[in-house]
Amino acid sequence: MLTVYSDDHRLHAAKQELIDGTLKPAVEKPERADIILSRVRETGLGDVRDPDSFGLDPVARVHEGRFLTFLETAWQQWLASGRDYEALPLAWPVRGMRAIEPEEVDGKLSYFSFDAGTPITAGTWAAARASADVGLTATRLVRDGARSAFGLCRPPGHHAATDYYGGYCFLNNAAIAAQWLRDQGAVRVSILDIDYHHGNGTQSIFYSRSDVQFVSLHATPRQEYPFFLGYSDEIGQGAGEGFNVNYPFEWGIGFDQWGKALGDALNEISYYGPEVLIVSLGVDTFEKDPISQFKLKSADFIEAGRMIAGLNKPTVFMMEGGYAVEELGINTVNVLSGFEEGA
Ligand code: Q9C
Ligand code: ZN
Repeated sequence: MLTVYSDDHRLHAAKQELIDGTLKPAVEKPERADIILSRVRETGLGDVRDPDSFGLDPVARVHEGRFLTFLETAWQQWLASGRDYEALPLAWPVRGMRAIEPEEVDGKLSYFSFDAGTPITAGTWAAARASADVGLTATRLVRDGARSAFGLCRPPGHHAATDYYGGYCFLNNAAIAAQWLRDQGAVRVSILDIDYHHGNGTQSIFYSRSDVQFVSLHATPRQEYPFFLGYSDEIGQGAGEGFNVNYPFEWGIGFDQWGKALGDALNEISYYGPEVLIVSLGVDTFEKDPISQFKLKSADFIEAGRMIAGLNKPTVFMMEGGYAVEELGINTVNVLSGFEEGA
């Protein structure tokens, strides 16, 4: 399996993030991609190549123009307003308030985000664009006939929606790739999201559509971030009804329950019959993940990969979360090599 990787992920390196009510060293950091890449090389998974540039057109098919303009200019505006440290929002338009885009950068940061845990830095926009190109390049390899490919995306994407960022995500790499496949003529695309957190951005982007199926296993929003989406009664709406499938789980589950749900999820995808499968690959379901509460073991990720291969679909893996840096390379590549064994 080829891996697509860009060094430009390094341009997004927040010193701190707001977590547990305090500023702490960022868990979503460049070392994450470094350790995955070295494990890819060490295991001989396959060659590593640079992404091609797809420009902004495929990105603009998913995200709103004013959101992209904001992301592109946010750091400049933040600097111009007298700050030289990382930018975070502070207030949101909740129930009964007016969702009107403010003029000042602090207001815009809030307007275009949904949490205060996702810093914007000088290089965030460049890194996010490179990450989308990584995903698109991996997707094109599969469109052109590869059985599978791995987009080592960083920053991740699945929490970002058409017009807001959050959850360490700015551009929704998986959604951009799915839309690109549709624009290239694929009739049906499935996105299987196995990150610990619900892929609220991806769900909301395709919620009213039948041409991209979204299937997600995640911690229940009753207990876990992103808190306000990911319940099992979210089945899609209008033309999209029946094409959104959520498997929320309580804190503490292990592979027994998770693997069973993965089997179910794969049956749903098989029944849908996509031409291509995109896997939003987060390994923050790992027992030692510092911000998560599932109990998957390193060996379980091999089995997950085998099971996904059993679907027998052209498959693009795109990196999402996973923060136990020491084991992150092992767990991620376990899914990929499990897939190769099962394919
Ligand atoms: N107490 C991804 O995995 N905050 N994003 C968590 C934990 C945000 C995770 C707080 C977690 C975002 C791509
Ligand atoms: Zn996650």
